[in-house]
Amino acid sequence: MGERVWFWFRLLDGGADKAMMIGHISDTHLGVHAGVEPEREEDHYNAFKDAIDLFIRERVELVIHSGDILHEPKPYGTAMKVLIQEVRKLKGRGIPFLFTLGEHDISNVPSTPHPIILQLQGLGRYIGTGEPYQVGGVTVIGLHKHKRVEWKSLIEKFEKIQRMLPNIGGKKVLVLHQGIKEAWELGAELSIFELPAGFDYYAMGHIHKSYKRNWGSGLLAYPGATHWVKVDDSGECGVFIVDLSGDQALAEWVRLPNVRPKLRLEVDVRELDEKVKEITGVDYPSKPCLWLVVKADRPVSVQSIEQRLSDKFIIKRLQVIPAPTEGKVYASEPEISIDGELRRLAVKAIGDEKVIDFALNELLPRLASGDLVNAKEAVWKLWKSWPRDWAGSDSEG
Ligand SMILES: [Mn+2]
Repeated sequence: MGERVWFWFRLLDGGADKAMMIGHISDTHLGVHAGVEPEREEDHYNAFKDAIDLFIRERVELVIHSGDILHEPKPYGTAMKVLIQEVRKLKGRGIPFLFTLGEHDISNVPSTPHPIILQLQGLGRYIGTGEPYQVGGVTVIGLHKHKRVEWKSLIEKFEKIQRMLPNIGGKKVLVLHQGIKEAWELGAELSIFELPAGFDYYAMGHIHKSYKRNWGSGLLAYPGATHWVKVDDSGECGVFIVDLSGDQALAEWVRLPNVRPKLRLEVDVRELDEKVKEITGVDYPSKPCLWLVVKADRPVSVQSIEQRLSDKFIIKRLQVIPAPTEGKVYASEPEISIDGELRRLAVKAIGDEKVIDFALNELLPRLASGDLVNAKEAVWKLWKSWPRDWAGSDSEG
């Protein structure tokens, strides 16, 4: 709150001509759940609309989208309709919309990514090429998502950007859709130390939780997704309002109001009744998604649990697992990572790391969540991309 007061003070203090307020949004994943869960598909459209309305209300002068605009590179029509409608609202108020692309926007099939339609329609500006783009007193440079295998090419582009920087005056913003390990170890391709230095604001995307830190004389920030996608994503979703008018960039994270609640619980069977009573007694703004694991030392009827919960929750997982039995465990084996071991064995058996990474990272999660539509789509995409992407060529997405 203090930061905002400071901003308005600066504005009143005669800095109005230099003020630059940016709306920073990322990972909207429009079209996720399409054809599978219409209600949840709508969640993502509503979150995007709420964010655009917020930006308009807050009178930002520029909106930057850091990628994963769409959930699928080959989207259904509604996702595109909502995207175009909302960006048109910005256009109507003279607010430029700059965007880069995430891995979800980029098809393995060499074709024009769907969000580029925004540029063709004069509604938005694609800034993922590494070329500087001037708007107001701000220079924005962006790159589209580079996969881990494209790391070398990404670093070369960083070096090129670094060489350009001394010739650029005014405020500078870098837009990337990459994970840095300082923010999130698991999905990271980079360290913060590898990023080009000297930007006032690093508008990051890819990580589905908000993260903000000072970096050099600038500020690096992930707003997180506008609506959570996976169970592990942060349930608190929002966008940044960034103020570039002072020496140091300020960013205020604003929570979006209409995010579906999610609950992930592990309950002992003896506490199940109490827990069910507790969670069904809460007044949720919308039907929460529920992942529930019941640890039991006796037979339990999954159907009876389901009956008690299905009115109030969208049950994503309901699993009964055996509770640990009495006794002592003498642990001497070194701990192994199940995921790592699974991958190691699979690579040993199949011999092709890319196929295994596809199976484990893309296919398995979709099959596990019963998302057959997208699982089929993924296989189809892999098959189509086979000669180009998987035969050793290092082509750009
Ligand atoms: Mn994403």
